[in-house]
Amino acid sequence: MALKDYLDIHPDVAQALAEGRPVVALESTIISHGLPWPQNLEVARDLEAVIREEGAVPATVGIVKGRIVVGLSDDQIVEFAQNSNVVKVSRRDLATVVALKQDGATTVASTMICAAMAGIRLFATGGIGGVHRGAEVSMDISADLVELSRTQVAVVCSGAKSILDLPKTLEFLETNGVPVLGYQTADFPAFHSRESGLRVDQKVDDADAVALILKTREDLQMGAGEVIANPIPEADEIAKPVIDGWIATALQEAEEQNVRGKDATPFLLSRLAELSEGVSVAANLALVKNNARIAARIAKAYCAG
Ligand code: PSU
Ligand code: MN
Repeated sequence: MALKDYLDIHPDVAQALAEGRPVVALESTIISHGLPWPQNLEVARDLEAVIREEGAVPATVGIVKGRIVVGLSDDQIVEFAQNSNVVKVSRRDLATVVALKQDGATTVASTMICAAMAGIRLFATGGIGGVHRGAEVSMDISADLVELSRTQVAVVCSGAKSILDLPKTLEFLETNGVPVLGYQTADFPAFHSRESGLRVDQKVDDADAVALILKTREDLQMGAGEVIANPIPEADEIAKPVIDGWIATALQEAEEQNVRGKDATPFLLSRLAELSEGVSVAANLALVKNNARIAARIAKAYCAG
């Protein structure tokens, strides 16, 4: 079968792509494994609304009974939000889940793959996976980072959560040729906080500048993705000592309970939500919406350029 035979692109998304109009991809693991019910459904819907408000078309990606769906329907989004048993699908799982006609929630890595298949250049999410703390022993490095080095999709995010080793995450991206562009910031954002104390490769001032860099990377056949790091809005930031306390507890519990592999990130995220009594979730909602807005603006500038 040809690649297109595996893909179900929503008619609105297909039409926008055919007409050269802006489209922004969204992931489904954030819905099924990244946020608790019912905030996950609220976020999934809000993200689509924000993207539409900015004049772009949203395309939430997921695997439904083995079909790669680019642009889930609202009913399908509700399914992903309610069913936390859906398989978390990264690159290594994608073909297996498709072949066995299963349902799957796509991570940053697999959403990038599906977006590229459909011809979508921009993708918005909360935080990317990264190099885990203690990776020098566990070797736990998210497939998201490897995907960024091989698939040409720009990911607008608020950096990565400090459950991860942020200096090592940036080193990995540098080694693998993935630019980290700070959207109106010179400091790499640490998800809940605007700053990590680490520098991005380049501060960019507006959507036009990002779009120009994306086009130039295509012309120069760089063949990789980009991280567009957009800090959480000031009003929604969580003070660093506060979030660091919850993170330390969550990490210690993961260690004690020997949580490994693909379960590590969902475990840490859900413990963080519980320990903070929803404070981390509220910050997450604010930053991801802001990322959707900026991604839509970049997509518009990209299509106009
Ligand atoms: N970080 C977050 N929220 C998330 C994720 C990461 O702040 O929802 C999800 C994304 O789908 C990301 C995945 O691609 O976790 C990374 O998982 P892993 O570390 O197993 O690669
Ligand atoms: Mn991992």
